[in-house]
This record gives sequence, structure tokens and C-alpha cells, in this order.
Amino acid sequence: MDIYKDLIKKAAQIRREVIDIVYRSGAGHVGGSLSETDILVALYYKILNIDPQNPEWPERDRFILSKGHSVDAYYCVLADRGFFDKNELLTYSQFGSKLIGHPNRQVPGVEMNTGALGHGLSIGVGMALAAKMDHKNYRVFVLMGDGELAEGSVWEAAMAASHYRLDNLVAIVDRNSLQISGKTEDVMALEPLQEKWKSFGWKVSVINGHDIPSICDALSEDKKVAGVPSMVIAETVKGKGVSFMENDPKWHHGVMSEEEYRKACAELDRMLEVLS
Ligand SMILES: Cc1ncc(C[n+]2csc(CCOP(=O)(O)OP(=O)(O)O)c2C)c(N)n1
Repeated sequence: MDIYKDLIKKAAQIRREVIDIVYRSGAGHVGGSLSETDILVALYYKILNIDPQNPEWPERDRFILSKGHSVDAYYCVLADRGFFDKNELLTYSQFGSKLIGHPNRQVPGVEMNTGALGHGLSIGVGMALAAKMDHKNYRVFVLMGDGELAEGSVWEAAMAASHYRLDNLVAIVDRNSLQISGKTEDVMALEPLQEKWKSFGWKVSVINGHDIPSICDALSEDKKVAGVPSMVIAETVKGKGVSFMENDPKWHHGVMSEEEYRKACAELDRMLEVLS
């Protein structure tokens, strides 16, 4: 159980770092970064078979952040796992930094440039198919936004994944029910979401995307069904962990005032204290 306690604390620490780099740079997608943090922590500290000292190790599991705008939490996790020096986070979104506002291949650990929504799952299908053809055992994980599911290309990839029986492919949807301009169900309705993925031939589970033990359980290899790709619908809260950001689409791409920054830090510091 201790491992989970450590991971829960790690998630609070990552959220605190996200707030710092977003405030310092005056840029970033803070809401979607805070909603995906627990998923990234479960992946990078428990699930993925990776070697930060050897980011291109051929046997590594692959991870694609298809909702590439939420790069803030991703960079904080990669730095914390040792893919690059934490001091580089200070350059986030500054002129000349490789830590630009969307994931790119210059950053150690990043598998794919992303940011134009709707591409990550297709790339993941290609990687998972390559693993099968090369008789490799690595798994491929793709994290998508729920707003992103409005892109038609997602469904072409969904169809191909089950056609090619890609049981080494795991897609996760950060189901925070908001996208850039409001509720997903108003912009482009997704429900019944579970049934849609099932009808495309996927094994589907729905979990609390802030409960780290449940996330780890849903992503573990022994949950896989032979010949069937896996979809994990992770129910989350956009802006999770900062009271005034939670469930408010304004924080999709918001910049904090100094007062808001201090309030966010105070809340997360309190959480870290409680967890210590
Ligand atoms: C092809 C494409 N169209 C539009 C955008 C602009 N855009 C950036 S983020 C976003 C909303 C994404 O919502 P969601 O996937 O739910 O992300 P989250 O709420 O998790 O941040 C949009 C429309 C884009 N990046 N790519």
C-alpha cells in the first residue's frame, strides 16, 4: 500500500510544479494538465517499462500524449523521472527552449510530436502493429482528451486497432467532460461512450481517474484480453486539486494572476503537508 501513498504524494508534487511552470512562463494548459496528472504518475512510476537513462531503448513501452496541449504535467513527470535535468523546467515556453508548448521529439522521453488533436491513436496503432510484426513484447499507451474524440481520425484508428487484434495497445481517455469551449456533451455529444468503444471491438473499463490504485489496476498487463485492444475511460475533473480551477472551462488555457498563483500554491502545499 505504501507505493500508492508515495504515488499520491508524487501527484500532488507534480501538480505543484505544473502551477509553478505555468505561472512563471505565463503560458500553458493548466486545466487538462491537472486532470491527467494521476494517470501520468501511475504510468511513469508504476506501469511503463522504461529506462530514463536510455530513452530510445528498443524494448521500452511507448507512451503518446495525444492531447498534446496538456504538456505541462508531462514535462514535469519526465523531468522528475530523470529524462532531463529538472532545472530545464525553468525554461518552459521561453524562446530557444526545447520545452515548447506541445510535446516534441527533441525532449528525451517524448515519442511523438503531438498537439493537432486526433493523431495519437493512429500513431499508437502503427507502433503496436510494428511490435507485433517484430515479435516484440512492449506495450503502447495513448492518452487522449474527451474533446479530442470529436476528431474522426480517432474512430478510424479505433476500427484498425481491433481489426489487427492489437492487445498490446491501451488507450486512455481523460474524461473530464470539458473541452476548450465548454462541456463535451454540448460541443459534440459522446455518450454512450462505453458502448461506442465496445461496438468498435475494444475491451472497455471505466474508472475514477484520480484514484491511483484503480488506474494502476486498469492499466496492468494482467487485465489484457488476448486479441483485443483496451480502452480505459478515466473519469476526471478538469483543474483537479486547485479549488477555483476545478470544472471551469476558463482554465483550459488560463494564466494566473499573482493572487491566484498564491492561492493555488497554498492549496497544493497544504495537500502535500497532509500527505507527508
Ligand atoms: C485538430 C485540432 N483542432 C483543434 C485544436 C484546438 N484545441 C486545443 S485543445 C482543444 C480541446 C481539447 O479538449 P480535450 O481533448 O477534452 O482536452 P482536455 O479537456 O483534457 O484539456 C482544442 C479544440 C487542436 N489542438 N487540434
